[in-house]
Amino acid sequence: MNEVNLKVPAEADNTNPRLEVTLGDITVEQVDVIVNAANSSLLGGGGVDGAIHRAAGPELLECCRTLDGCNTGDAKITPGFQLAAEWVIHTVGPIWHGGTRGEPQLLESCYRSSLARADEVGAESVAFPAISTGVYGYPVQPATAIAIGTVQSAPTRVEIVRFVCFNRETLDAYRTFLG
Ligand code: AR6
Repeated sequence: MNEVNLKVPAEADNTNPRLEVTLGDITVEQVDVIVNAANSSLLGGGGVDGAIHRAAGPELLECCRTLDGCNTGDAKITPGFQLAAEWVIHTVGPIWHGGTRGEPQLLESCYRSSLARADEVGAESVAFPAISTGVYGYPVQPATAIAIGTVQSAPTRVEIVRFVCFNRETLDAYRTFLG
């Protein structure tokens, strides 16, 4: 009998994650990974970054000190310490300058890089905040389109992606884009 080669490329295992949208505080999400919208120092800040550091406890900052920062568009992973989530992925979104300084590509890269880190630890569920749309000033509508479009098309084994919105405007944008 002829041998049949049943091997398929690794990427054929990937199906798109199921997308969920919720209103609330990402620090209490019961998922494998929560994503932090950090700055390039990775040493904490305001917004969701401050909330995650407060909820995870001081060990998170100690751990982040060893990471040597992070470039815009890139992502690094740490344990979640006192969080319900096992891991925190710290990504650095672009500061909005009007959209002509590569902001869309950099924001897309945040979502892709974060999913790549999640795959490296075998995470099945990931919660994202609306990266760059707070202090960094990225308009909510185009940022939402990039978040959803990137997660829908990224090669990943993550099964559930939950977008955690902190205000109504963001929630409405996600609901509109997801129909
Ligand atoms: N859970 C979920 N979303 C939140 C939470 C929370 N607990 N808190 C705020 N948000 P921002 P950025 C939302 O400013 O724009 C920090 O100082 C918020 O309403 O946290 O990427 C960093 O250190 C908004 O929708 O992040 C950097 O310096 C979204 O999270 C800088 O801010 C992102 O807002 C990064 O700015």
